[in-house]
Amino acid sequence: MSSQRALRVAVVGTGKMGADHVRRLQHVISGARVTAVADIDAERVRTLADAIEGCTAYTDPMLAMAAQDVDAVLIAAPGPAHEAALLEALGRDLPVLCEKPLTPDAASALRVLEAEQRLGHRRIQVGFMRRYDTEYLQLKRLLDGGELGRALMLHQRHRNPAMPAWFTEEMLINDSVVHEMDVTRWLLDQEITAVTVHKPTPSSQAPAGMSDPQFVLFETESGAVVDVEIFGHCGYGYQVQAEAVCERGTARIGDEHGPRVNADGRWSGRIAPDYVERFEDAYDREVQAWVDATRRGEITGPSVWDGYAAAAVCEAGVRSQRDGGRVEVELTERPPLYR
Ligand code: ISE
Repeated sequence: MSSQRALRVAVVGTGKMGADHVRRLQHVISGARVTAVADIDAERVRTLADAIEGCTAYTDPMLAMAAQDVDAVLIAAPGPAHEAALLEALGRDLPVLCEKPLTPDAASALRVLEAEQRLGHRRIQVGFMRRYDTEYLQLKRLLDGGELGRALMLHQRHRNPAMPAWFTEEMLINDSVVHEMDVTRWLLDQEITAVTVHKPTPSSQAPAGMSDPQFVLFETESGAVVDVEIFGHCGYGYQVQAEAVCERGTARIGDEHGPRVNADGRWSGRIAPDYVERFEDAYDREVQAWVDATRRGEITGPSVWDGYAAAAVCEAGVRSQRDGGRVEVELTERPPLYR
């Protein structure tokens, strides 16, 4: 599709992220408008559609994707609903931006990978938005530029103030550390080969039955070692940090966002309350890039291969989390479509 006309987007799933993407598509970025919204919550979806001219509410995402006035789909439903929606979109040859994770496990991600290959061209971009964050982009450029030499280690911290009541221990890996899996593969430009999860004595703030925080180790193809602290209930704010330790120097991001204030004999700053605020710019750039590329008839950004590879690392991580010890990542061969 190559068009001067605004891209007409169906948003599937209108919870926290989906509703934020509707707002972004309608009011923040250019070149798109929301013509369909779909959610099993009929009231929520009707309220959203009523506020947008020319937008229809659906409780069945398949009907939204079949609508005449839909050119592309943004999937922000919970992970278990992704596979069916992605296969439907591929069947209709619709361009897709799919929130992470691509699907909740490697087998279903592989089925999506195979379906896109049968189609013969890329249609899906996966919503690993950190690749669009200014600081992550600076770190990527620094590592690619080579002046620091080869990256030997990455230290990463991923802290959330609290998780919703339905959040499970597995989701610390599948839903949270999946970002560091993608960031590691992208920054170091190689696959993760093994995962080991360590569990310190849980915080007294951790929900019953959830070991929180956890310490996750990745090994990579070139022999780099990467650690990730995942803390789901740190209590004080949302913080994501990454430090690359290279042969000739180190580089660190995520320490401060916004002014450091000196007053009353002390310095202070603000910590974002959640990822919607911390990564607001990254989401804006991601969705704008997707809309622009789609209008040019292109698909750019993280691919189904990236989503599948992250799902395979998640699977190894969840096994290590459950059974302990080091678990190797099992990956199929990378198909030519994604090389
Ligand atoms: C959430 O789903 C996200 O994607 C956030 O970026 C992440 O920080 C959080 O831990 C996840 O639950």
